[in-house]
Amino acid sequence: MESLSWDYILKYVLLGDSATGKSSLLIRLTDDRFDMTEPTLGVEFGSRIISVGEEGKRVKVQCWDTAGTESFRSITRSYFRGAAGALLVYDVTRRESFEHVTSWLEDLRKYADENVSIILVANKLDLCSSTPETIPSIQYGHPFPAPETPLDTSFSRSPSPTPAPESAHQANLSQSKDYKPRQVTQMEGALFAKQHGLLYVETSAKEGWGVTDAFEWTAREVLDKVKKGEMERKKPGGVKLNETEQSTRGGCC
Ligand SMILES: Nc1nc2c(ncn2[C@@H]2O[C@H](COP(=O)(O)OP(=O)(O)OP(=O)(O)O)[C@@H](O)[C@H]2O)c(=O)[nH]1
Ligand SMILES: [Mg+2]
Repeated sequence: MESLSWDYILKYVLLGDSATGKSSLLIRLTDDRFDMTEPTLGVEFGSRIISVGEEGKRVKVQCWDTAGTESFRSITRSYFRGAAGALLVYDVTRRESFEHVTSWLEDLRKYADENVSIILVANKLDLCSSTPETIPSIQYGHPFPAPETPLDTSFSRSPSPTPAPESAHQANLSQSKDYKPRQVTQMEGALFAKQHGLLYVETSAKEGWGVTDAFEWTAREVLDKVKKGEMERKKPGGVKLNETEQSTRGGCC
């Protein structure tokens, strides 16, 4: 059973168009399963302790999973405030959801704290790719190749995306009834992220690819900012440091 001790509590928000997989990503993180989901009404909550960085800091991520439906937008915006991390999710097989990322980002910049760490999450990779092996070089702190640099999958990776389980899943993906063509390339996603100062990750909530990475890389960036003094200890409310060496409290929630 997971120990209840933590070094930091970070508040996260998940945002993006409806049906991009936000709730599925959160369920994969908290329960490690993929299940039927209903559209979120307003917001849902989930939390888990993850180990972050080489020091293995124990970070409790407390996630507010917001509804992508337009009618909830004014409610969901109110959850952006005080978030230390944000997962901005789109569906790689639905271009429209990528085109709306700009508007979600504007909301985030407007309503969240200025030093919120944001990761752009390209989800549903399993629908168009057999493995996450084609993820480009993603180096923490230098996540993307320069715009003029062609993608080179032999680049070093640090941290590595969660390896795909070797399975028959993709052998005949293109023949499968589930197959959908990819509508947003890796380069487009990665470049958008680079241009806007976001981290970038490709995920499949269904297969579990990259999901923990998305939360962990964001937490790493937040902790780096804390280390550099860019965030006060308890401000914004989205970062809480455990004052004792080994707390056995779960803190709040
Ligand atoms: N194949 C595949 N399907 C996914 C994945 N993630 C989510 N889905 C499916 O996409 C649909 C929408 O997923 P949700 O997690 O409910 O999407 P959401 O972004 O939370 O949607 P709202 O709550 O309406 O904003 C569901 O049918 C999921 O099963 C994925 O990685 N791969
Ligand atoms: Mg949802």
